Amino acid sequence: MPDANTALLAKRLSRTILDRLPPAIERPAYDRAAVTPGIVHIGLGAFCRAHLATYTDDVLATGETGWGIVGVDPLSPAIRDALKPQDGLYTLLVREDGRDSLRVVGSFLDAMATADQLDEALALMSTPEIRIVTLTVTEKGYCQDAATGSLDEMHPLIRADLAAPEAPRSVPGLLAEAIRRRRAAGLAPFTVLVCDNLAQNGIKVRGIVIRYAELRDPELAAYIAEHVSFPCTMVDRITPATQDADRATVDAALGCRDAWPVVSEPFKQWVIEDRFPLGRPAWEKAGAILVDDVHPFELMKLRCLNGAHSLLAYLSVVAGIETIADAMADPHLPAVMRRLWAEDLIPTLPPVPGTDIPAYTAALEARFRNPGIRHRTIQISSDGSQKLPPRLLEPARELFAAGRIPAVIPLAVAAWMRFLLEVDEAGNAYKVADPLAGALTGIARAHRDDPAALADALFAIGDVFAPELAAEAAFRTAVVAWLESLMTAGVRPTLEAFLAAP
Ligand code: CS2
Repeated sequence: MPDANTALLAKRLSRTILDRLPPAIERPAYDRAAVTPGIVHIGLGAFCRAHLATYTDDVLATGETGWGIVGVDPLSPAIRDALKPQDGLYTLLVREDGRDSLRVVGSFLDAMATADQLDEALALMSTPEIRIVTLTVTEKGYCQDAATGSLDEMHPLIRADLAAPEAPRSVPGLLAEAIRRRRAAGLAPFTVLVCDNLAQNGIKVRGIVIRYAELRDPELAAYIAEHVSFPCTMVDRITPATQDADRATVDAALGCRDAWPVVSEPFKQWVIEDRFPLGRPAWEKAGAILVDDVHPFELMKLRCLNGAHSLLAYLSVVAGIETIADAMADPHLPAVMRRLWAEDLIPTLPPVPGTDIPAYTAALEARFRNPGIRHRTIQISSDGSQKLPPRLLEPARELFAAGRIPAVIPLAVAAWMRFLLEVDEAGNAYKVADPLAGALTGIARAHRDDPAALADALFAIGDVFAPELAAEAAFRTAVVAWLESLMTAGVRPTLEAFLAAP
């Protein structure tokens, strides 16, 4: 006989058991049956489910009914397969200092995967009800050349889509085809709302989609350029990948099984340019900030939060430090991070309306220390070739252009280069996850005993390093010196030497 607990856990989270969940679990405070889809969201990872979906859930709770979300996974059906039997429901576990709070989020009405539902997804995107397409597909999802932010025209998915544009597999191809279908049906285009960590994300993705459309059909490109709105956004909520222990915590609290809960910190922020020709949910009612110009907010977040994350991640993976909270307990890393902010990043930022930047970075440090969030440094280390340019290389370029020499960015870049060796200082192997992993790790292997040759070979990758930056002698010298120190002395002595220098 299964005991009572096993019997409960055999049940799956779904709408039929929503009102039987324990009282402490927050749940949709509105009639989901009355909500219709207004948004298609592409990319079903953890982040959008902790961020956009909770803002939208809060708006639905104010009585708006036309802005439910249908999620579309452009990669694998795994999350669709987890959410579909749960009627789109999942749990957000918010953690801080061992205090957990749980919330079942109701704003996803349905989930699809383009792997086997491409036509269904395109048909939905071509209906009048869908007025916004939101995206969280990570930096690499846009098939961009990271150093310039323009379309990577040789990207295999782009080549494939240009050969068969009505059955797209890339994100630019999907957006262009959906916009074409709407236009053919006499419908105004949806707004494209990019929620990924790219600098000037809306402007960049607009350029990428227009360039793709130009290669497909210049007339479509002109139409997109004239009629489609791509507001920029700044998105923020630390949302580590869900671990098995989190699933167990959620299942025990719910008394039923949630196949794919999400874990996040309490903090969240969303700054959005208010350009939605077909309307939008009143996200401001849920705390979003609607502005004319997102740029200052986005630079502050992308550089201070994400730039610090990347610095900490590469040094930590090499030193064997597993999480960002552990890195914050290290005797040296927090001091190095503060110097990155003060010396290299804050000087590149314009004033940010209503924000005191030193207070912002102090709050960031407290968020990084949150012991409830086990944000793994190996997770943040992924896709460095895409992440380094907006987070750290663009500010370095701006500092040089202003006649200044970055003090800490070369150390972060050297740490990334050392990380590409795929073995930490204790001899433990790990894998580099990156769209350029093959090329990057091949270079690292070829030059594992020669820091200068390793740095030079990596500087020559134009998708990552803009030629002006690679040509800065002072940048090269500093990166090579730190890389040599990391490869010969190791992380700890390198950080000690760094902090000892004036
Ligand atoms: C992180 C981000 O994985 C990473 O690269 O820097 O996911 C970060 O946690 C979010 O942008 C926070 O909003």
